[in-house]
Amino acid sequence: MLYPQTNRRRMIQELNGFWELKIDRDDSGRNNNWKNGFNKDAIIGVPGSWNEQLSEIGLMDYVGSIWYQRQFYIQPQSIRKQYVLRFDSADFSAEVWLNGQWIGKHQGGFLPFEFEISEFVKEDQPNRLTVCVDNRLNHDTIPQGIFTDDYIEFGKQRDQSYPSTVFDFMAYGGLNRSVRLLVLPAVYMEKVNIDTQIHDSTGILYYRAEFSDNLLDNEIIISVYDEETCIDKRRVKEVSKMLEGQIEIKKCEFWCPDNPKLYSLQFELFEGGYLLDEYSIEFGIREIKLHKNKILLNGDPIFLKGFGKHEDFPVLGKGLSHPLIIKDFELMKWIGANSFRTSHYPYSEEIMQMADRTGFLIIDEVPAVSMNFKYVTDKTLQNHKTVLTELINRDRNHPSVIAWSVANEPGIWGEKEAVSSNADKYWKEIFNHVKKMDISRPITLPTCAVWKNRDIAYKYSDFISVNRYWGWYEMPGEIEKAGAKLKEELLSLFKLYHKPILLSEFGADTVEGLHSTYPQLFSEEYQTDLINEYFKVIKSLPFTIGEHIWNFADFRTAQHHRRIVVNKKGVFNRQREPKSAAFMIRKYWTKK
Ligand code: GCB
Repeated sequence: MLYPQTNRRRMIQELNGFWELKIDRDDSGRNNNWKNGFNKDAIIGVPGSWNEQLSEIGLMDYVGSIWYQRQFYIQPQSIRKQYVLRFDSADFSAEVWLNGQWIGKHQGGFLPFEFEISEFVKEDQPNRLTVCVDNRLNHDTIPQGIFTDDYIEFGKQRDQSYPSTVFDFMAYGGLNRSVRLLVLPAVYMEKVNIDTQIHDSTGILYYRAEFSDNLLDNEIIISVYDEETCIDKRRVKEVSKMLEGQIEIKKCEFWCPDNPKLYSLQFELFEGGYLLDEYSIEFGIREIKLHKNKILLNGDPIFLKGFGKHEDFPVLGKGLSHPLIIKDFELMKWIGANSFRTSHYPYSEEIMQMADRTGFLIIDEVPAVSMNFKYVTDKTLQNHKTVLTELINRDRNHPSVIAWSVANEPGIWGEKEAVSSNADKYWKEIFNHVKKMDISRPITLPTCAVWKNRDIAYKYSDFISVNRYWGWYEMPGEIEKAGAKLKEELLSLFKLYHKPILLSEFGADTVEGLHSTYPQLFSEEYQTDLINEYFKVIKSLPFTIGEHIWNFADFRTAQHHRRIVVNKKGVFNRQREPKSAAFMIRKYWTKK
């Protein structure tokens, strides 16, 4: 699936804006044929989560299905077109009707899906688009859902949040990213995969393109541009449904954080001399390798400085906002970061593009967060593989993506099944699945502290990622002891596994404005000193490859006595104002 673009042969009709909404508390929408139209309960802005926009009508903590509808027109076309409806995400599942006809459904949030709707769409008449979005999760879905009985079974009633989630962020529902109608040529390019390698000063680009149908009497022109200058042009004739090739760029500028050089690759598809379709994609040439306990980018070691983040902002919830994307990248540059993890789900395609352009390195994660292996089923495994497939297909062309993260903190419930032979088989299959799709990037899996050095993730990860909260959840108030414990643990992990280690989470909840002369949890000084202590330990261990602070900014969670509306481990607050720690971090990360 390609990111939408407009050009000589492609058009986009935005379907963002105000939609009508109806809450389906008793799941009666289907029986009542809401697909044919309904009387609205409210109007909602798309993209955006329903929770904070419509908390006044009871949607803050709503879990269930909600129907959306709107109308659109299409202009009559003089030549045949294909119409594709694209949802950049729907959290966590969606079912779609057009003019009352069932179009399809998609399970899983945070990833795009498309439907070809040419046979259902009407020219010159109103088209009614109806979407039922459902944010319920269960044991088979990714992420998994959790129920009151599960807490009881584990004797963890005090851990129950409202609404119940296994993860520590708000399960924002809705059409959180763009909805668009793509007007495409009768036969169009459907997919492009790009892989790159470097050889001395030459960059090698491998491409593989696929088309929606067989091409007849065709010629394809493939061009590489450096800014406005065409640096390579070639023609291929009589292509069927797929085209592969390789292009060498001499004296190539390799993509890296200091010089995020992007070239573009353009395909022009001619049939009988007529331009049928064109598509142009930005790419960066770079190579990632693990070597002697270092991550090498284009042969040079890099150290990851950055954050675990969230897509989260007041009112928008997880809704896409271009200004917010800009702000977050500006703040990350300001503080001297060079990387982040898309904790705990795929971020918008616009964020990925911005990382390519600004030179940020991304660990790209699927929403398999806090899995409880007691409840894992074959369906969970299938769904897990599906989200990995969808993520890799979506993001593999981004130079910014340097690693895949296949989950976050499985086994956090302490369930013995998390370290069983079944779990071992599960992870083996997951890691193999990713390796089969992409051998060019390392794979990792951030772990919690529960399983100590027995966590299965260590065996399969190419580099180890550890989320550790010594000095917060364990050893609160004892910063030096926490540092010593961290050091001891990292040394023992390295001794056992001989793999480089990323500190993928560490931090402290911090209330801005709360100060203390002694190590006091929640104070700005405590966050600063604890992060500083971790920095010292990480620096002293040559096998560490990076430090990702938890979190970039405060973010909303489900209701729980442990959280005052938000998780306050942000270095910036939810409005993106810096806490004191930000200034210490900036000094440390920007020091030459
Ligand atoms: C973690 C989780 C993250 C939480 C964080 C915390 O280990 O990976 O999702 O938000 O701890 O603050 O407790």
